[in-house]
Amino acid sequence: MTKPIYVINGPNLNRLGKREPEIYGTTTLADVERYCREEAGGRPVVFHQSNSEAQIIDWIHEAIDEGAGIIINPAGLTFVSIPIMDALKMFPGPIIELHISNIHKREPMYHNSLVSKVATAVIAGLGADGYRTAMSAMLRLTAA
Ligand code: DHK
Repeated sequence: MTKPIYVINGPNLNRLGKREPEIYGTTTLADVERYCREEAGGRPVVFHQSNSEAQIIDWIHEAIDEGAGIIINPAGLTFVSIPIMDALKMFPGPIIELHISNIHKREPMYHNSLVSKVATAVIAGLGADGYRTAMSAMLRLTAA
């Protein structure tokens, strides 16, 4: 059976569409999930969002055993969570770090991603459409 692609979203992304639309746009998280599933075609997708670091780590552990690839937007945890970085180090497949905004054009506290130290690739600044791009790339990275 084809292993699923995990899409894991971090804190405050449940508020997409209402949250700072001038930065994150008006697309909702439900829209993003639909984009991912549309782009994936028939490939199974596990899609999650949590405001809890521990829950994100548990999903990464699940993906270590069950998943083919991880697309992750850790949101604010990107810059501070060594536990998330350590969990991703255990993942044997490709990891795409995704940010809706271009974190490198923003305030300095958004410039040093811990996740980038273990990610296969980074997508930042394409808006919510970046999830489609990430999924398209992940399909190729995980092709049998
Ligand atoms: C989302 C967040 O919540 C911020 O904390 C990040 C990221 C940027 C994004 O652009 O998707 O810094």
